[in-house]
Amino acid sequence: MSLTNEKIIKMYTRMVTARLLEEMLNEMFNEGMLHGTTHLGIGQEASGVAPCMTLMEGDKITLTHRNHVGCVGIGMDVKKILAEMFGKETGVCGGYGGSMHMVDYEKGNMFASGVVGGGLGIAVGAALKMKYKGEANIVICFIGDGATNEGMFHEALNLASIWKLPIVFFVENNGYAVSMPTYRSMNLQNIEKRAESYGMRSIIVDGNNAIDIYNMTFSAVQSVREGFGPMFIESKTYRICGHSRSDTEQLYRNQKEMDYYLAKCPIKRLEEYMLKNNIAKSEMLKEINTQVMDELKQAVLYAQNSLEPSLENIGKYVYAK
Ligand SMILES: Cc1ncc(C[n+]2csc(CCOP(=O)(O)OP(=O)(O)O)c2C)c(N)n1
Ligand SMILES: [Mg+2]
Repeated sequence: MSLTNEKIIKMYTRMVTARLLEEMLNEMFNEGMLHGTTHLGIGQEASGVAPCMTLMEGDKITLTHRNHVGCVGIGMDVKKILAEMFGKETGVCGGYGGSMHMVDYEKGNMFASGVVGGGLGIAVGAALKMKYKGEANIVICFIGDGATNEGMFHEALNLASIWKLPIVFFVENNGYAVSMPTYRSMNLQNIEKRAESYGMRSIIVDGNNAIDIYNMTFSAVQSVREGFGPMFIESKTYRICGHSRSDTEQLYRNQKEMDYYLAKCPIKRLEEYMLKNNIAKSEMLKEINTQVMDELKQAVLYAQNSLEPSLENIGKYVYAK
């Protein structure tokens, strides 16, 4: 489906939801209301949301440790996301998964994990099943730049390519793997080159431009769905926050670099596009922001008022039924 105004507004709403949700999470960690660690995708909202908007019923995604934006992008309920963050039984994984393991099969999000590159084999397996059963669906496998240095990445791309599987590998190249800049971990200007060596079609997209990402991913998804084999998308973006809770001071990068990317904020850029093309007026954008904030505040209350998982169920998810 082409990018209608209605869809652009929906995409914008989800991007704002992801941003406000994560800013709220950050504050709640700072205030000691949430514990453990988390990986925020602030600055990556276009890369995380726009590809999900191209999908249809039955399509699947796999996510990473930095998954909140994708969860919102695929339409997961923020109440259940927040309850999961609080470790409550109403959470999307019953409170057992937490920040790095948000999955929701009903919405099509079949995997998220702290194991870097862990989704690659699972995504290829899901795509193989779709092809084997003659289904019309496809998988988008989200990974980071760092995951493309994992052995599994190469096995996954090779199998997907020789079997012509219905899968899009969507690399969110945010310039770093923890504190390691991408240019120091691989002798390549563009990660996209790696797809070429497996005979896979690939494209590069401005990862902070939601409209471009939607249009280019939509075409890729379409051709993959039609049976032309997998595609690889390198989305060049940037994470504004630290890698996790352990590097908030960010000693490995300078303010000049951060300012450059802050000026390329994907949400601001989409707002400018919507205003310029008469898709929305500024009052409407303000209204969306207010509504999202209200919804998030309700979701926090819901999470806080939910029960902890019961002790009797402690072994419930250890073994598959
Ligand atoms: C298999 C494995 N190796 C190493 C780690 C430690 N680790 C956690 S996140 C991360 C960096 C991942 O970078 P990237 O794939 O670019 O994703 P980003 O954090 O930038 O979103 C590393 C090395 C891990 N969790 N799993
Ligand atoms: Mg990275």
